[in-house]
Amino acid sequence: MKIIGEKINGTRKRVAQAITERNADFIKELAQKQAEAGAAWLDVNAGTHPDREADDLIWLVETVQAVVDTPLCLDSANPHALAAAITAVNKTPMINSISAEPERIEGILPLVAEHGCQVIALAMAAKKIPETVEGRVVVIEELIEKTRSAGVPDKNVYVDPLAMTISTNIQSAIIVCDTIRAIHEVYPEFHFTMGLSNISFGLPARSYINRAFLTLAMAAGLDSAILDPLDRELQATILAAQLVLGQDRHCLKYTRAYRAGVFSSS
Ligand code: THG
Repeated sequence: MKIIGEKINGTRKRVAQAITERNADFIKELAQKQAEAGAAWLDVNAGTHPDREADDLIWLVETVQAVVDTPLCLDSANPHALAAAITAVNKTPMINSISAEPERIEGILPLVAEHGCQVIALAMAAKKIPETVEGRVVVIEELIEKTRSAGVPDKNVYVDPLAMTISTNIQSAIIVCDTIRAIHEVYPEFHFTMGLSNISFGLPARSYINRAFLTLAMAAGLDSAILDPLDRELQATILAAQLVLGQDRHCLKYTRAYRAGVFSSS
């Protein structure tokens, strides 16, 4: 299970403020802490100012790279901002994301293929997310056809079935898990990821929902997620879920984490 650290996101108030003020120390600390906590990638999202997004994203990339060498996950729907940020990275980044809109496919996929990036493919077309598993599978298959014809290897594609809040659709988590299973069965080389915390939006005591959902999604085949790596309870859940799913040979990761004190506060 690979973690994409979520904390450097301009839709968070304090991050937005740090970006506006060019407060590099605040961003550097978020980068260092997430890297130390074992994030495989750091998501960087400059927020939603179309006029400044490219500049802000480049500043974030440079600021993060000044302190860590963890690869980045460039998070933007804007092909121009992504194209600009790709020129600033030291390591091949993950691109977050494409969806089945022509401007995102045409603007972003050639960059992904040219630079050998990993790419997140959202189960979304024409800004709509299909309600049913069948609908999401159709969109994902359409995207798979595009990534393949652009020459992106299957193993570089991370399918995001899109976790929507359970508070407006009680089937939301089941739809995600069933979509993962359906794609995984037919396309075994593809990876999966998602923004974990969306699932519990609008509900109280969100961390329990997030943890239960993460476990079920991992059982369905989820092998990466965008989440808060500083959340120790969530880290413990991942370790325990990997263990019971038979993904932790000789129980090494679990026992090592125990000795390192990961479970000590619980
Ligand atoms: N799929 C893909 N990319 C995504 C999402 C997705 N990128 C954005 C988002 N969804 C995932 N990233 C975040 C980042 C921050 C939060 C949620 C999702 C967040 N933070 C809270 C806050 O800022 O208050 C709480 C956590 C905290 O305090 O750190 O809610 O679905 N492909």
